[in-house]
Amino acid sequence: MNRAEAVSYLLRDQPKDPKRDEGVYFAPANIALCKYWGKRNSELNLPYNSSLSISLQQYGAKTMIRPHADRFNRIRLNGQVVDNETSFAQKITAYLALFNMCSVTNYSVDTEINIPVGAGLASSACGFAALAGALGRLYDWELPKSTLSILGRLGSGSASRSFWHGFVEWQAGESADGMDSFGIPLTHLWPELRIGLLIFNTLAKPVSSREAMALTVATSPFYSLWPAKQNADLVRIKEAIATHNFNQLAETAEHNALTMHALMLTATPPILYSLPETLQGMKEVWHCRQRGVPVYFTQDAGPNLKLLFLAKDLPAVLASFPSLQVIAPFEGRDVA
Ligand code: 2P0
Repeated sequence: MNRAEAVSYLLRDQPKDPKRDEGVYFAPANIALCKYWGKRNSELNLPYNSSLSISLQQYGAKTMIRPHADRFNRIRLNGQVVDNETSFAQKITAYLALFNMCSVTNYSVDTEINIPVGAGLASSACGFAALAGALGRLYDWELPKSTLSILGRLGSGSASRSFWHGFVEWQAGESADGMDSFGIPLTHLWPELRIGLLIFNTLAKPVSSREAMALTVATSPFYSLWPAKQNADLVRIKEAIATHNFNQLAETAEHNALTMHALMLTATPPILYSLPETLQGMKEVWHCRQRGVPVYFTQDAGPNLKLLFLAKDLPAVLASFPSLQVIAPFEGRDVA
């Protein structure tokens, strides 16, 4: 099954004509505590392993989509028209082409993303989730969120986790067509949890996650160790969430991220997303811990760090990281 066949199958009983003038959808960005790194099927973005994330509350993508009476799509990001030749526009155009069983041939897509794009801050996750959700609203599809999650995954793997707030597990699934590979929200709330964005660089990354994953799987002699490590970490993280054991959660998440980056360093050619500032930031986190402040980090496919800590430690964490952008992922929520 290819991506277009998967979309046709999922939309087989759904309206193919727009039911309103526009569709609007917001999807939060998400940060993986237990990472997705390696595809068993790169056409369908099917992972080898399940992963687990925390959504970033009000940070994410809001997309409005409308039929566009022209020969091309018109794509705007944060109010600016994006040249159709850019890889950003081409990815969106290729994704929209998967929906060619629908009556609209071209769209106007307006996306507002309030986190840096392409810098390892999960912009493609929330971007594709918002796009799939906005299409669903335009056509009035009556789809369970698990199906929307599959549609998002076909744009970008981590988008499967961006349809909910709070903790979300992306269950890897086993079937070849990926119909059992989608996000599932965890019901646990953890109001004291804080995420701090430590942003060093917002430039687009030199190597895409897709390329980096493929290179790691194909060339790192240590990749074979990853699935067992990942499965064990997932169990520890879920247990930590269920029991509100912060140190277990954050220690496991930090080690999971460091292992993922260690695998990348052992690829040929090596992949290094960190900058000198990233390493300085890691050392500062470790110094904080030596001084008794329970703060940990995670790092994605970019140089920026995301700190994990509890609300009670905010003053101590800010003293070491004054520029930190702090997110309370559960603020104002009683359900995910
Ligand atoms: C994650 N990352 O679990 C991992 C950790 C980055 C590091 O998923 O090729 O944009 O579109 O499926 O989802 C980023 O990769 O990759 C990612 P594709 P995606 O969040």
